[in-house]
Amino acid sequence: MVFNWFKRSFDRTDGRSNDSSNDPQEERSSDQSAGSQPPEPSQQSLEPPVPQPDLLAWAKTAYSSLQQQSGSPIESEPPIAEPSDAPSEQETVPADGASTELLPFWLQTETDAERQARLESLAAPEPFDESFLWSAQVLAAQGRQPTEITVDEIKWLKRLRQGLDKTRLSLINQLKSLVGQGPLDADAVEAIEALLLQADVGVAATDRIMAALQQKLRQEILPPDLAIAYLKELLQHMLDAPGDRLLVPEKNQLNIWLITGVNGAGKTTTIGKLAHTAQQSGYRTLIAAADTFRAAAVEQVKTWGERAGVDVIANPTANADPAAVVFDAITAAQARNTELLLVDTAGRLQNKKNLMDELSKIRRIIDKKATHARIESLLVLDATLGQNGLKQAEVFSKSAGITGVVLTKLDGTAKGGVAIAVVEQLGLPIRFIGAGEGIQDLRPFSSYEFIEALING
Ligand SMILES: Nc1nc2c(ncn2[C@@H]2O[C@H](COP(=O)(O)OP(=O)(O)O)[C@@H](O)[C@H]2O)c(=O)[nH]1
Ligand SMILES: [Mg+2]
Repeated sequence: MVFNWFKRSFDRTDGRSNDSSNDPQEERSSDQSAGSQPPEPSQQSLEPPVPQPDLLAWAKTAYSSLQQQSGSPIESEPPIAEPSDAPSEQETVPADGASTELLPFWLQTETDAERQARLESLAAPEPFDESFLWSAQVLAAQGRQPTEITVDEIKWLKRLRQGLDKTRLSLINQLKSLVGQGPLDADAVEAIEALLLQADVGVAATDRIMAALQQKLRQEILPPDLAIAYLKELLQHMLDAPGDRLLVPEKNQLNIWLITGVNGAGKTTTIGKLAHTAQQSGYRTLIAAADTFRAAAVEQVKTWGERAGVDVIANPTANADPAAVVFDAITAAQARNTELLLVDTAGRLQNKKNLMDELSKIRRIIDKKATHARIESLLVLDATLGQNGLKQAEVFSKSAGITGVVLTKLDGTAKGGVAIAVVEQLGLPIRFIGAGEGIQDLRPFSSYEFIEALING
């Protein structure tokens, strides 16, 4: 049995793996009158179902189980930056046989000493600290068994939480002092609004949150922790509004995911991570290098393909027609029974119109040539850009038939609230989040995990 990282559960072996009845998020999606109505507050819905002493026992069991596994530290890779320029020569790059040692010096971003230090730090055991306990709580609350979890799940949650540290600490400390004293007065309203705007939640979502919060606190006197629990529930509800079913490629058929977004948003890196996730989850996967605007971009995606163990279909001629690359890739995918074809695209051309025309052309080719494929068009957004990133994204979301968002760089200076702005302003579900430059630093989006990382304490 293969662990399907897209579903976050094991695939059944009969091939009908897209049965999502086991999805932990499935149940919540049934209540999907979505978004417009704020939820009723409930005391437990965002609290872990295990009482504290049990949580500690859970965490201890998980910790000793991880220590037993620790013989094989998790390998993570250095980032692959888009090189400044390089000729592109080959048509199809076979994934196997290639290694980073063979890379030209301009792709080797890490010295031997740096690599050694990094590997040593990876081999060190995770400390049993507050952040481990928090990760354990998040996993336990999702019904996971302590003996099943892996060190990379803990590392991932810790990284996500750490990325949102600044926002979380500022939000939680100030919120505690602002709510819990009955209805909000004008000063408190203004202060909470400011907090949300600083966290990149955006004006539209902030207005909606404030209206719901004020109404609730007028109706009921809630102590600070319950008022904050209500706010968390409200935010989670907003994040789930466009549909919180996980995006899982269907087995035994062609799925095509078109990856779009402005330059530098993290498209190529996301392709590498998705290819790795798909490979690990047992999908026959292929990449189309349809960002032909610069030869260096083709080289970069080829390197990611090598890392993930996934073949890359590219065109050797400079400035090749991206739609032709996609055509070739679909032909190859059909011949090989590929299940997931990931299409890298350019984020910048001579002008916006050219870019949109090119994306439309790629889309037409896909629709025409792969009539039975399941097609997703994912917009990659750099979370550190906040509202500016959203403005840039609006043009894509209008013209490229986008079906979902991948939010990247949540490990950096991102304030996190932008996730709520994305959903409110673009009306699109967040499908994956990236928090790091390594191949494993991507996960299907979970509104529960995200809100716990954003507001907790
Ligand atoms: N810290 C961090 N950096 C990222 C993440 N995703 C991408 N990057 C970096 O962002 C830069 C641009 O990424 P790239 O994939 O080339 O963007 P593209 O132009 O949209 O294809 C690279 O230096 C990546 O390593 C992330 O989740 N976290
Ligand atoms: Mg790129």
